[in-house]
Amino acid sequence: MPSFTPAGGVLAQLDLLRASHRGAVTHVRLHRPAKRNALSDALIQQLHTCFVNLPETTRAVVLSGEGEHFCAGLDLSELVEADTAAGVLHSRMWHAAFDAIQFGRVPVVAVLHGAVVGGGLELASSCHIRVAEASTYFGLPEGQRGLFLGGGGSVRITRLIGVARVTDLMMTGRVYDAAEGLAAGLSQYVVPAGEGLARGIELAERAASNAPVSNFAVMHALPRIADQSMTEGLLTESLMAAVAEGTPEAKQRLRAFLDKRAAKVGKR
Ligand code: 1HE
Repeated sequence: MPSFTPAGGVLAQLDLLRASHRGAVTHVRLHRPAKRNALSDALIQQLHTCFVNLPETTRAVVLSGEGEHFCAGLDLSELVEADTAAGVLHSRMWHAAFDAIQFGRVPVVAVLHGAVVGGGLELASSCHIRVAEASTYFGLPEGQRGLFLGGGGSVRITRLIGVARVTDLMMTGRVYDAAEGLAAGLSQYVVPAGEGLARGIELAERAASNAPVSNFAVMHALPRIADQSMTEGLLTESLMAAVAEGTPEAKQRLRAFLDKRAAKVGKR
């Protein structure tokens, strides 16, 4: 299997991330293991820069963390002196970065292990698919730290697992293990230790092989439709369906199936 090649250009300048490519898949790693990949302002800004500067050849991303943990959340050492106005701007900076992930150009698969806590879970929830290794645990220690969600988690995590579960995690300090996270809906896959990356890359390659307009519809239309009333949602769906069906790529893919040149649906 060919190996990943280190990224060049803007991505190579980002010292808190490690980016590499293989074919259509770009692998981005949080590279701050000594601090458990805690999200400093610089790391948030580098994530933003990375996701708005993905090379045109990238059709899917795998995001993982170096060291023993995916991510320990907000870098608590940077928040000590913050005032109220700065707090709003700080949160908005996170929103901009995580929006660039969720509403970017390509699907993002998060590969999780160890701690996925606080802002680390907010980051994971801005990705499109989550693969959790068996060592993964999920928590929202904001309650214990005197904080609140600020990286979009009150919107994104509640959409994944509901207000009641987020309330429980935040109020009681409850921690979900990998199996509980899967059952709650925080991840879509649980795999044995050390197998997350291979699974994440496989899933990213599958997503990368879709027509870009279909991935666009899933990434950009689906969550908006979920936010709309039924009447508006059904109309948005019809418009998006018509856009997708009208593309030359859809016509080619339908023709390939009818000519028996395309894969049938089957369990993989
Ligand atoms: C950190 C952070 C951090 C580790 N900010 N420095 N997040 C939290 O409340 C989680 C806080 N962290 C932990 O509970 C633990 O560090 C872990 C369970 C994640 C990992 O434990 P462990 O034993 O592997 O590592 P450690 O010895 O605790 O940490 C290693 C170093 O990383 C140590 O620094 P050192 O200089 O003493 O070596 C830690 O201080 C440092 N470190 N986590 C800063 N989070 C937009 S709002 C979002 C709000 C939140 O995210 S609140 C939740 C914050």
